[in-house]
Order: sequence, then C-alpha cells, then structure tokens
Amino acid sequence: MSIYKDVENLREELEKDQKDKVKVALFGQPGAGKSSLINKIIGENKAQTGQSTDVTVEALEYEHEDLVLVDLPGYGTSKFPKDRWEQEFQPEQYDLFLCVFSGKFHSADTELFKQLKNRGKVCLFVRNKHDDIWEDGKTLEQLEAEIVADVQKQVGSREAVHFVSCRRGTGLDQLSESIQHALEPSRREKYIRSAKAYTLKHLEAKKESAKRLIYKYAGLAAANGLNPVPGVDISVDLGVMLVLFNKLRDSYGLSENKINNLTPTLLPIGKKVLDIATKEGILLLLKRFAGQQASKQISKYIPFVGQAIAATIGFALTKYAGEAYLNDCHELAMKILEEELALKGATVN
Ligand SMILES: Nc1nc2c(ncn2[C@@H]2O[C@H](COP(=O)(O)OP(=O)(O)OP(=O)(O)O)[C@@H](O)[C@H]2O)c(=O)[nH]1
Ligand SMILES: [Mg+2]
Repeated sequence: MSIYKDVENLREELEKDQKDKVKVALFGQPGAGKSSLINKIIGENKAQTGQSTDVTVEALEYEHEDLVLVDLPGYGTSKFPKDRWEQEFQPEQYDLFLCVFSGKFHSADTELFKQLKNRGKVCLFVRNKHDDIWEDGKTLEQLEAEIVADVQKQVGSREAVHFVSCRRGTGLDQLSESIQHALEPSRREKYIRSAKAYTLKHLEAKKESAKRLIYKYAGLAAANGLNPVPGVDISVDLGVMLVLFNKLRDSYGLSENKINNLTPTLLPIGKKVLDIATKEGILLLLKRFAGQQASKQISKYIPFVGQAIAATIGFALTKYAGEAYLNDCHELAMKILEEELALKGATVN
C-alpha cells in the first residue's frame, strides 16, 4: 500500500477522464432549431441562432464540460453527397444522434437515420417548435399523433418522437432523461454532470456524480501536499482543490456570468459561491474544518483513491471541504431551478 502508487493511479485516471468526452451529434433541416437546442442542452447561448448555417461545410463543435455537441452539415446535399458525408463526418465517433425537425419530416433525415441504425447507432427524434403546432379543427393530441405516425411510416420502425419547444422551454426535461437513458453508464455520468438540469431529479444525479469527483480530486490534493494549512500540521495542493471547486460550480452551470445576473434574492448566495472558489476561499474553508471533527482520519476503504490516501488526515479535510462546497452549489442550483420553474408556471415536484 504505497501512497505514491495511489497518487500515480489517480493522476492517470483523472487525465484520461478529462480527455474522454461524451459526443452528441445533431442533424436536421435548416432552421429546425439545432442551434437553439444546443443552447438549451448546455444552458448557455454558445451557438448562434436564427442565422442560416446552410452554407456551413464543417461540423460545428460546442464543448461544455465533458460534453461536446456537434452541429452536422446536411446529409445528401450537393455539397455532401451521401458517401462523402460519411467519409467527412465519421459517424462512428459519436455516442448519440439527435435528428431535429420542425416542419415536415424530410427524406434526407430518414435516409441518414437508416444508415445510422444499420451501424448500431442510436438516434432520437426531436420535434422542435411544439409551440407552433396548430391546425384548424384538430387537437394538439391529434396533430402530435400524426407527426409520430409520419416519422414511423417514413423510417419503417416504431420510434419515439420527443416534442420540445426551445422557445417555451417545454419537453426539455423529458428529452434530457431520454438522452441519459440512451447513453452507456460512463457516458451518462458525463452527460448528467455537463448538461443543464431541468428537474430536481437531474440536480440530485449531478450531486451523486460530483461526490465521486470529490473523492478523486480531494485525494490527489491531499496526497500532493504543497500548501500548508495554517494552524494544523497539514499541507494540501490548493491548485488541485481549485480545479475541483470550479468543476463543481461548472457542473451546476454556475458561471460567473450566470451568478452576476441572478435575481436580488439569490445574488448574495451566488457571490458567496463565487468567493469560495478561489485559493483564499478554499484555504479559509480548510482552516474552518481543520479545527473540527473533520480533521480526524478516515479509516474506511475508499475505492476511488486507495487505502493509502484515504488514511491521511489531509484527505478527511479536503473531502469535507469539497462536500461543503458541493452542498453550497447544490442549494443555489436548486433555488435557481425553482425560480425558473415558477417563472414557467410549472410546479416543482
Ligand atoms: N416558434 C419557435 N421558434 C423557434 C423554436 N426554436 C427555435 N426557433 C426559431 O427558429 C429559427 C431557427 O432556429 P435555429 O436554432 O437557428 O435553427 P438551426 O437548425 O440551427 O438552423 P440552421 O443553422 O440554419 O440549420 C430561429 O429564428 C429561432 O428563434 C421554438 O421552439 N419555437
Ligand atoms: Mg444553426
């Protein structure tokens, strides 16, 4: 049981993990709402909307934490006949596809879907602009059923259709859940961590995933004792702690910009969350815990970090500090979500 071996393993694991992103590709007709959906999934306006990207000849990548959303150019167009499209965009590399449509379902989308299905790829259908579905003399349910029937007739199999409205923010919660289910477990965890949460359930899942992250980073910070914590005979790596704290904050979408634009009720809590995620803030937190129970050793075996690191006093300290910050981020994210849901007229359940 060597601490050096544990540290080496942890470092390797974290480095490998950083590079391994979950990749979700979107395709569909111009104006269907791919860019709008990308922004809704990541919870930030990174993709330009309302601007025809018809002329785009490249796959546009939007990276957000451990998630990469890729806006793919049209399939089977004059610029990209089918064979060239596949060569150029290598569909094997993606974990999941979203076929986004809004008006009539297009035959090019049908063909691409079939190609992907033949290769064992999963593709979810997303009917955007749900707010726009209307026809005189027909109910919404009838129209939805017609859309589903049309998709199924064209692709020749029973496929679910996810109805969303990027404009109104509806259906995004169910879509997120379906995406999570469609991904394999390690990818699912990354998606959960990176995508915007539209439900309290998703926020809870973020918390569970964050706890595993805390073990690893806190373990590394404790084993790599560079910076002394005043008042106790313990040193930790504050740089590693800072990376952890920012990852926790980012996972909840608590960017500086988002925090600075919070409502007056939530702004003070947001400022606190920002202030802690600095080397000075982390040191203060560590000092607070050092005097308490937290500085006791953790004797139980912790699979993520190994016995040697888990047995150090520093690990107890870094782990408690990480968990305290996680709770702060989680509380704030919950309050923000409740505000958003109230604004939408939905009830939190
Ligand atoms: N009514 C309504 N309009 C929407 C919705 N989502 C997006 N739009 C609008 O539809 C237009 C096209 O949206 P984009 O997200 O740019 O579509 P896109 O698929 O990225 O378009 P291209 O990049 O040209 O292929 C924009 O004017 C959006 O504001 C929606 O849910 N409802
Ligand atoms: Mg676009």
